[in-house]
Amino acid sequence: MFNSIFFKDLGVKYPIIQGGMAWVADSSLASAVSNAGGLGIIAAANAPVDYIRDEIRKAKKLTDKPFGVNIMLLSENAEGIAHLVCEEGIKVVTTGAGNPGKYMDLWKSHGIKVIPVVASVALAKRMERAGADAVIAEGCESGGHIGELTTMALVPQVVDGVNIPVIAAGGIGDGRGVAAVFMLGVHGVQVGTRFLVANECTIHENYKNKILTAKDIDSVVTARSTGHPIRVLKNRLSRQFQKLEKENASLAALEELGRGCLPKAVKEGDIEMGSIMAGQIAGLVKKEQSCKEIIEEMFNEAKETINKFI
Ligand code: TUI
Repeated sequence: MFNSIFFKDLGVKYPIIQGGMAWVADSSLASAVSNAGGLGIIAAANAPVDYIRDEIRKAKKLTDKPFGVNIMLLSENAEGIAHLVCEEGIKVVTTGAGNPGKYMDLWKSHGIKVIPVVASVALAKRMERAGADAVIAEGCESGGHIGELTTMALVPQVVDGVNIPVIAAGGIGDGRGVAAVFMLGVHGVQVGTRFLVANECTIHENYKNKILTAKDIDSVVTARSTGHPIRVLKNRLSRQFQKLEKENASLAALEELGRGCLPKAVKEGDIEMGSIMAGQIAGLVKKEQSCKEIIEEMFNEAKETINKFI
């Protein structure tokens, strides 16, 4: 039922990409997703080039399946990572938080499939013209840095706006979500939040527990005033951030409060003063499973959901 030529050509069994979650998506998670038949992604985020080279080499030892690298374009190391993926023979690059246009020719000349994350039809069209192989249309239900539109509104408009495959992201946490976005015309899904609690995800158990106990209304968007809105689970940090924003605090003060907060949550398990990036679908995520169980359960459930109507 979910046979996408795009994913088949990549050598990927299930049309699912694991989100390039900053500080989370390491060689352990990426290789587990790829071994389970999805497309695992190592997130470069703000990490140094040497660190990501090591992660890529670790992943190559852990899987013989294809995996990709996500390049966060706001990072000062983005340029270095853009060249690293060419040197390491990476087959797929996803990008986030910006326009990767200036790297497109470089990546294409190395045979890399480029899948930018977009939050608008305009950027999707620009990416298609620049040679992107597909786009990930990411709605604001997602965790982390987000755009303005919801998945339900963004995805069909991007599908209508481009002639390359579209992959949906944002708010997809189970097979019903997968089935729903296939009805909107996509070739695949990108999933982040559900993989946060995968057995192979190496984040601190306090972070996992925060996801497992989250309710539907537990996320909030902070940092809108900085131009880079971020969806996180509510905690003392998010409340302090909102208070500063209400008081029209300076960008410097907001950056100071936010500095180092993601590793504080991911690595140290500080769930009060750490940044717990997660999507609105966290309330649906109730159990820890292996990546294989997550992927197989999602696609079996998606098939059953669709079969109910035909
Ligand atoms: O990139 C993400 N999610 C992220 S990145 C991240 S790390 C970070 N840290 C501090 C500040 C900002 C990020 C945490 N989560 N998702 C992909 C995504 N890209 N969502 C939205 C966009 C996006 C938004 C605007 C892409 C392009 C864009 O405009 C580019 C342009 O030039 O029009």
